[in-house]
Amino acid sequence: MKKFSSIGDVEDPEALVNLALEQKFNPYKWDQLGKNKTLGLLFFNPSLRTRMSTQKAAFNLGMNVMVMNLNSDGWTLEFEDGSIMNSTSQEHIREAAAVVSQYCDIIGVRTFPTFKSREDDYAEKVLNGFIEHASVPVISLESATRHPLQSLADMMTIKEHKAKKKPKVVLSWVPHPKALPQAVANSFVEWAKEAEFDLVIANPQGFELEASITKGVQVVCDQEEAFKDADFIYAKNWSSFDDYGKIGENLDDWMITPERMALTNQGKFMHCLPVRRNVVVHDKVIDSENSLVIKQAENRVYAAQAVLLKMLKDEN
Ligand code: SN0
Repeated sequence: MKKFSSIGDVEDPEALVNLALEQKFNPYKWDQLGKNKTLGLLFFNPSLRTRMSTQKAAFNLGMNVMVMNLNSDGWTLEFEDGSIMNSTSQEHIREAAAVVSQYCDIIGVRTFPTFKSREDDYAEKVLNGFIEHASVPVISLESATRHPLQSLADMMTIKEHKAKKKPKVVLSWVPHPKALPQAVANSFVEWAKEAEFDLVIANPQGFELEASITKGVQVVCDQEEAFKDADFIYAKNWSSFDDYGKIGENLDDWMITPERMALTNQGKFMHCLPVRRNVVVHDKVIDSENSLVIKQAENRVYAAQAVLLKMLKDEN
C-alpha cells in the first residue's frame, strides 16, 4: 500500500478490517518488522487519539516515531507550483515532502479544511501535496475531506458488536457550536456502504453531504424516523457542504438524548471523539452501557497497525 488517504486506496476493505482485528488479538506478532524503520507524524491540527494511537501502533511493530507539529514548529509551507514566495510562506511542499522522506519510511499527515474554499479543501491540496512529492508511503491522519483510520476502527467496532448480519446503522447529524469538517462523516459513509449495512443518514435540510458520497444511501431529515429499530447510532456534526462551512442554528433538538435512543433497537452509541457533552450527546447516553466510544478509540491502535503493517510489508 503506497498511500492510505481513503477507502479508494484499499483493495479489500473487509480483509483490512479483519487484519486490524487480528492485530488486536496478537499485537506483538510483527514487533520486529519495523526495526530501524521510522514513522514521521506531521500535524497541522490538534489531535489526541490519532497522535497517540498511531504512535502506539508503530511501537507495537517495533518502529521509531518522530512527531512534528508543523503549524507551530515548522516553516509555513507553500503548496502552489510556480508561486513567487515573497510573502508569508517559507518553504515549498516540493522540498519539505522530499526532505521528510529522507528521514522517514512512512509519513502520516493531519490537515483540516480551511473552509475558505470548498474547491481547495476537496482538492486536498495539503495531503495530495505530500502524496505527490514524498518518495515514501503517506497515511492520512484525517485530511480536509476524509478520516479513513477512524472509519477503519469504526468498522472493526461495529463488526465486534453487531448481533445480526446486516445491522441498521444510522449516521446522525448532531448540533455543534463550531464549523466542523465533513471528513469523519464522508469516510464513515464510504466505508459503511462497502460493508453493506442497512445504512441511513439523518440530517437537517441543508446539511446533505456531497452527493457522490451519499449516492445510493437513504437520507432523511427526520431524526426520530431514522432512529426506529436502529442497531447503531453514529453521531457526528458536520458543517454544511452546500452553504460551505455554515453551522446549524436552532437545531439543538438534534442532540442525542435517552428519549431518542429509546426509539432504537437498544442501539449502540458511537462517536469518533472529541465530543461536546450535552450539546452533541446527553451525559446519560455517552455514559450508558450502550456507548462504544472508548472501544472505538481503543480500536484506533489496531486500525493504524494494520495500515502500517501493509506498508511495511509493501502489500496492497
Ligand atoms: C474534528 C472533526 O473532524 O470533527 C476531529 C474529529 C476526529 N473535531 C473537532 O475539530 C472538534 C473540535 C471542537 O471544537 O469540538
